[in-house]
Amino acid sequence: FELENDLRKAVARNELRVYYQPQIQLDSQQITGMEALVRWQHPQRGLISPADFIPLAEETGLIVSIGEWVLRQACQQVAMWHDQGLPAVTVAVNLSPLQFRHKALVRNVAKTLKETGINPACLELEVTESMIMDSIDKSTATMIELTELGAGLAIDDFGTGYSSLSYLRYFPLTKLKIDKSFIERVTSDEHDAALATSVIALAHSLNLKVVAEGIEHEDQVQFLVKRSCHQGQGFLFSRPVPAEDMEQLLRQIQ
Ligand code: G
Ligand code: G
Ligand code: MN
Ligand code: NA
Repeated sequence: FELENDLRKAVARNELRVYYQPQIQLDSQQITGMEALVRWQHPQRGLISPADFIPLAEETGLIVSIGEWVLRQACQQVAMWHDQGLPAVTVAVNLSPLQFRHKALVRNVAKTLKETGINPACLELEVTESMIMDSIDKSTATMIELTELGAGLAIDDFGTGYSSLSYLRYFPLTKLKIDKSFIERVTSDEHDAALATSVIALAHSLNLKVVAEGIEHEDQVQFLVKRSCHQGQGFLFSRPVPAEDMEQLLRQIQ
């Protein structure tokens, strides 16, 4: 209860932080985008990982306002970098199941895009397989509305959920993110190698971009480049970092 009460006040007390993890073009090693990942700077407990408070936020409904705040923060940041003449990169924002089903989601994304003035193509929204397979007609309608705003739509943690492949081509997706659990042993486990190879091929055949998550070693990069997986994200390139550090990385690619 204590954590829940603290979380209720966290947004107003300005205790949440958005970190950014770069996404890299694997052959050129250039930054093409980034994922926004929230953290909680708790006054007594220190920096709390989203894994430790997002589930509580989801249970209590607080995720809706937290999610709105993260989206706004990420879009404002991109607008600021754009104004400073830094390279135009995309920012990916995670949507939670409750946020995705919330009736005000599309209105809020539209409002945030309009008020921050960013190019909608610079925003990518991440959903999971279970979120979109939950109630297919409704989620398809939501996804269409989101992409009509001009935002990209990525499936996060792809391969861990249960999604019907036959539906995939009817969803207005722009990207698949291969889950890090497959990438971890991609060079040592033949099943994970086969799965990653299949997801890359699936993405290509559906004309989707594909990003490998959780890259920690150079041999994983070699494996992925050989199979034409063009983008990657992981500790090998950078951990999620505060906006100031992300800005330094962006300055290096000018
Ligand atoms: O940043 P880290 O790798 O510790 O994130 C842990 C989990 O928290 C991941 O599953 C990530 O998707 C989730 N997460 C991080 N930031 C957000 C956010 O802004 N909204 C939602 N819904 N989930 C997030
Ligand atoms: O669930 P989602 O993919 O949104 O969350 C991304 C999570 O993956 C974050 O918690 C982030 O810190 C973590 N992450 C990013 N890169 C790596 C990596 O190279 N290795 C590991 N183990 N985790 C990573
Ligand atoms: Mn994600
Ligand atoms: Na993921």
